[in-house]
Amino acid sequence: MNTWILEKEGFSPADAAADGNRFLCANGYLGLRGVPEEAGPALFPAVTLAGVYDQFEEKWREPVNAPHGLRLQLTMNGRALSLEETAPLRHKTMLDYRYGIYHRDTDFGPARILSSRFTSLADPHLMADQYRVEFQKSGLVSLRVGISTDIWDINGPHLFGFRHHAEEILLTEATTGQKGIRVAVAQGMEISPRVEESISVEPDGLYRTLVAEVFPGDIWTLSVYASVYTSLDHPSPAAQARASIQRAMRVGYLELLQAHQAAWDQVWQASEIQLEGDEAAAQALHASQYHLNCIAPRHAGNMSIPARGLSGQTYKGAIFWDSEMFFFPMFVYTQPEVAQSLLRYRIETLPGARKKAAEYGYRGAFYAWESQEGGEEGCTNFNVVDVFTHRPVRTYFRDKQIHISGDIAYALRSYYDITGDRSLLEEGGAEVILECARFYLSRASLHADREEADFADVIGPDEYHERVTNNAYTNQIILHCLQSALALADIFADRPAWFQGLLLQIKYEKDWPLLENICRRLPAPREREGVIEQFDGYFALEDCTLEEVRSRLRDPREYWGGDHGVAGVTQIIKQADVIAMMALFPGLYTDAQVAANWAYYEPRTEHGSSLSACMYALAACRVGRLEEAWQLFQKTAEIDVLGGGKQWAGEIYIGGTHPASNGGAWMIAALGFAGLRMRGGQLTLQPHLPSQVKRLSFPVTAAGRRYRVEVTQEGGTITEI
Ligand code: IFM
Repeated sequence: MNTWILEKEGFSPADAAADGNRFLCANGYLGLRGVPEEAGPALFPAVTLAGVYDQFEEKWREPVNAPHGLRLQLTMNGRALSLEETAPLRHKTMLDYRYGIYHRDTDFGPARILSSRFTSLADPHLMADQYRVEFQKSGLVSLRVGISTDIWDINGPHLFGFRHHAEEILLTEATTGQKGIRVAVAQGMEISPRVEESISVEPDGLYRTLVAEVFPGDIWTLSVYASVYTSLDHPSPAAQARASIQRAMRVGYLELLQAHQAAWDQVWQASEIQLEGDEAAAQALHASQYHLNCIAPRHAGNMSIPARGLSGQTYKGAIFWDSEMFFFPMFVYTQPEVAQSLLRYRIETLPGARKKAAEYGYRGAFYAWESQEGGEEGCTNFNVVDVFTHRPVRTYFRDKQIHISGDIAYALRSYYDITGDRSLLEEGGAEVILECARFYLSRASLHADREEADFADVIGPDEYHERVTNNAYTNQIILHCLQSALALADIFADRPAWFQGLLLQIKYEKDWPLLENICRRLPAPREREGVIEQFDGYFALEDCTLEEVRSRLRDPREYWGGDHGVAGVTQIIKQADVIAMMALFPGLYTDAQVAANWAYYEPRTEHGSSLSACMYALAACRVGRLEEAWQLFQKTAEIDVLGGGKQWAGEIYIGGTHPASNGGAWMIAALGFAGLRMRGGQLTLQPHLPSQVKRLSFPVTAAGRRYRVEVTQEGGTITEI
């Protein structure tokens, strides 16, 4: 088995949504869904742009899909040789995870189409497709090669005022409706042998049509290049896109491919985990690392990654806590510059977080639950649609999931602990931590008749139980945030001038003692027989099985949470909550505590989120439940190989790739199986290798040095390289 290749034989329109995700090509700037070149909107093709958002009318704000510059449609003797219209004799799709190359091989009978395409990692604006048609019958052929404006959007349309330039390099420009962002797509093409062509503006875009009489044995080979720029990248996106195509055509497909491959080689050199012992697992790990690496915003330095990556517009293209808790670990240990980018996004969106805190009547920084550009909150008050009434349901993720600010502070602190680099804290990170801490000061509930300070009316990671008090995870992440704020005094004990200024700005004299005060007054989590209560009153809820709760559903797409959901009145939880806390704060809990809590919560967890299994796997490694850890690892790592995961929350489509699981797979392998940890400035290993794994080997970067970790059933080593 080649663990770098994903292959699928056959074609079914019913799989198109899932396959578009599984076979995705992306490069951090854009994502090109894995559907064949001829696909129209029914097969969900998309070129999703990172960080370019738009709102149409009252619909949800979401990322913009650009006009599709790699659309090719073949017609022979008046018959469309398209998977949507003609059943092929044979069709095969492949994705090469090492280099992010999508291949298709379709035999329609009269002609066979073979193509290879990629979104360049060397030039993130560029996509290239080598498209070859082998004619097996004679006839009259017409091939449309162009820029499609027939765009599939979930909540669109987003682009207006299309302007087409029918020149040798095709160019289409349009403008987003809400903010007037200009989007330009240019396309160039080379074909051998030369064929007569005409260019025309058509209702669905700008196309070059190639027409010729062909005979059996004739072969057409095309290299098609498309480039996307927006006015967020450059004041003249059209000129940039055109120039990018001129460059591409000068150097040609092979040279572009080589540059792209060289860029991927560097990524794998920095991050590849080699797993020996189980080929399917090794493939799943490559898939996970590919899917997370291909959406890293390497081009930007101040962008983060949406919860469904660049696989489309699901989850509004927004940035969730997934970035800090699930994507960040792989990057900070392998490509710290990407980890920096994720955190710089939070630093730069601090004004948005301050604004949100102020809107709710608090001080400091309350980050958006679903953050878009500038930290704008994308989460609506009605984030679920009831499947019975079709009415929006009031949800409280936006208002009550206050752990988000602490999650960001946690990642900032980890960045410093793992890299030893103070610069990010100096360049705004310290301010973020302090502002998050100040938010919690103003959010705490103090009581007239007791010492303890509560955090009431919150939602923890388990979103099914809304508006609870003292969620253990939330309280712990808040405590860590407050302690990290206080720790800044030690990290910057040399008191640089900017830090003194910051202390003045946050009214150090007044706020510092308050931080210490709240740290002291946060209640210890309540426990019963060693099991931490997820929130006050959780143990009093109905204790029934997952199957029992599932059997109460009247519609498989019903939302389980909130006031009317089947899970809300029971102890069944959506995703790791107490266990997430134990996985993220391993030093705070004994093995016995982790074991007791795992045994209690795992059977009560739906794993209804792709963020869940990896946290349970990490805890399972720790307590020697290696068979369970292995199964949870497989579930986590395979998700985008199989195209699995939940597709619906109520009536809302939530399909796409699963970067949190992708990051989770890295976490299980490196932090769980190898037991990698940074303790007091030193990397340590505590291997917990399931019997299925013979050897794990991976590179790690810490404190500015590079290491190779090797783990076998006999033990592990860390060697500086
Ligand atoms: O951030 C998660 C959340 O924890 C569960 N629902 C999906 C979100 C995006 O992945």
